[in-house]
Amino acid sequence: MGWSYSAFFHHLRPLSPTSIVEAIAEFYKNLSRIVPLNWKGTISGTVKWSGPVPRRLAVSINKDPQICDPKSKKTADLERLILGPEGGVANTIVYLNNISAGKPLLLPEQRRHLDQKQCHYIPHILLVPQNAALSMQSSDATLHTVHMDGAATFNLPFPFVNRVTTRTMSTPGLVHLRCNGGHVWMNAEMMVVPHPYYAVTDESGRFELTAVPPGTYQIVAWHEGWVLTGKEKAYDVLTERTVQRPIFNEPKSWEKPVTVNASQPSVVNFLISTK
Ligand SMILES: [Cu+2]
Repeated sequence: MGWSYSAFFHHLRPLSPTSIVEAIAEFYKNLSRIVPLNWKGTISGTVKWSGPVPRRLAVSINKDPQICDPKSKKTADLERLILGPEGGVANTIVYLNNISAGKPLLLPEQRRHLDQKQCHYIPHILLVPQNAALSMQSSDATLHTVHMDGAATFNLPFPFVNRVTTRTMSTPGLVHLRCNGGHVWMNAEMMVVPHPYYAVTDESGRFELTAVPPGTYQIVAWHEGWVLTGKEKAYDVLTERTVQRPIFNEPKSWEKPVTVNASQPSVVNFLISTK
């Protein structure tokens, strides 16, 4: 069922005889909005980088090298800005800003399953429907502790390999994930979203939004901060020592209008840079 049902039933609450008639009229008026019709509207495009390419951020792997650094690279990439060969920007969240009806709130499963593997979060960008569960596990035989803050606050230790922990994400918004097990380079960002018109760009910067009802919308490209702005003190729950964890600049977003109709797909390309 469509996710505007609750908005519709809200209209039904005052039940005087005239309002029943009005509610029935309203029902038929809204029928096209609340029944998940086979909407043909799609928006696709790319997010590409322009200008000088910033240096990739890395920090030295100073804990559990046998697990966190099996290839002896000595440093861990912080994965805050990932550019493909043709300047495509991966890990950008592209979404519609002002949409109030449409398909059911379903999104690809893989972005609500977090693995902690060789002391990295996989995937780096999580996208979870509001009131859906995030499932988390660790593939590493060391103690990771997922520390979340933002629209959700949890502190979840993972002392056992492959044991799944789930938490329901009830509030839409951004959640930062960091490891309180002393692996200061581990970082991921999660967006908890109230509607289904969100996508994450792939390695070539591509995205696609499908089954969009006809209309004009604001489309937004959102990217986490990729500049190191300092360090913060964090606690290593295992060694009980204070460690220094990198902090980043604020996320940035870019916005454009887009018109969607059923007869032809809409294309939106973003060119982003340090601004
Ligand atoms: Cu960890």
